[in-house]
Amino acid sequence: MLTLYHCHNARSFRPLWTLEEMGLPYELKMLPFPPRDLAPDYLTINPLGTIPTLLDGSMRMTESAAICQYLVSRYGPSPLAVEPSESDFGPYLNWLHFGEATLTFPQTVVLRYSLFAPPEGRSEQVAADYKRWFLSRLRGIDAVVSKQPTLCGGRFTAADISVGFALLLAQFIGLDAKFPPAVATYWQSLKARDGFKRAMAKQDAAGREQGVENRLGRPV
Ligand SMILES: N[C@@H](CCC(=O)N[C@@H](CS)C(=O)NCC(=O)O)C(=O)O
Repeated sequence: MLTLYHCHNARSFRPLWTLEEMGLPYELKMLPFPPRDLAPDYLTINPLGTIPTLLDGSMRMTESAAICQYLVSRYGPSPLAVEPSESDFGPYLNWLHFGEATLTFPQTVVLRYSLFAPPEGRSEQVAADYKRWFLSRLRGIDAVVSKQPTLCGGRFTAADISVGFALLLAQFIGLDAKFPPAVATYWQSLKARDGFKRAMAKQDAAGREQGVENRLGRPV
C-alpha cells in the first residue's frame, strides 16, 4: 500500500497529482503545516519534519520530484514517464529536477522572508531579490512552452507536474501576474487537467475528514 504524507498545497502536491493522474490506490495522511512544530510524532517517520514522505511498504522517500519519478517508473508503464530509450529522456530528467532545484528553491526564500519567519526575521529586500530571481528563471521554460504545449516527450509527463507545482506556488505568492504569456498559457493548461483538479479536491476532502486546516489557502 502506498501512503503519502501531505500538507495542503505544499511540495507533496507533486506526488499527490502524480497518483491522481495515474489512478493508483493510496492512503493520504494530512498534516498541519509545518509538521515539525505541529505534528511532532511525524519526526519518527521523517526526522527532518519535511513533507512529502511516501511509504511503499518498508520503502520510504522524502524528495517530491524523486517520488514522482519512482511512481511513474515503478508503477508504469505510464505515459507520464519518458523512457531511457526515448530521445527526450535527458530533458525529462532535467525538467523533473529543474522544477524543484531551480524553480522552487528561490520561492521558498521568498516565503520565509515575507511570511513564515517571525516579524523580526523578515526582509522585504531579500523577498524582492528572490522574487526577481525566480521570475528570471522562468526564461528556461518560456523558451520551450512558446514552441510546444508540454516540456518534453511530446506529451504531458511527470516533468510537467514537477514544474507545474512551482507555478502553483508562484500563484500562491502572487507572482503569476508576471508570468510571460506562454508560461501563463502553459500554467492554465496544467490547471485544467482532470488529474490536477482531482488532486486539489482530494486534499480538501482529506483535510476535512482528518480535521486538518488549510493554513496556506487556495491559490487557484
Ligand atoms: N526538496 C524537498 C523539500 C521538502 C520541503 O522542504 N518541504 C517543505 C514544504 S513545501 C516543508 O516540509 N517545510 C517545512 C519544514 O521545513 O519544516 C522536496 O522536494 O520534497
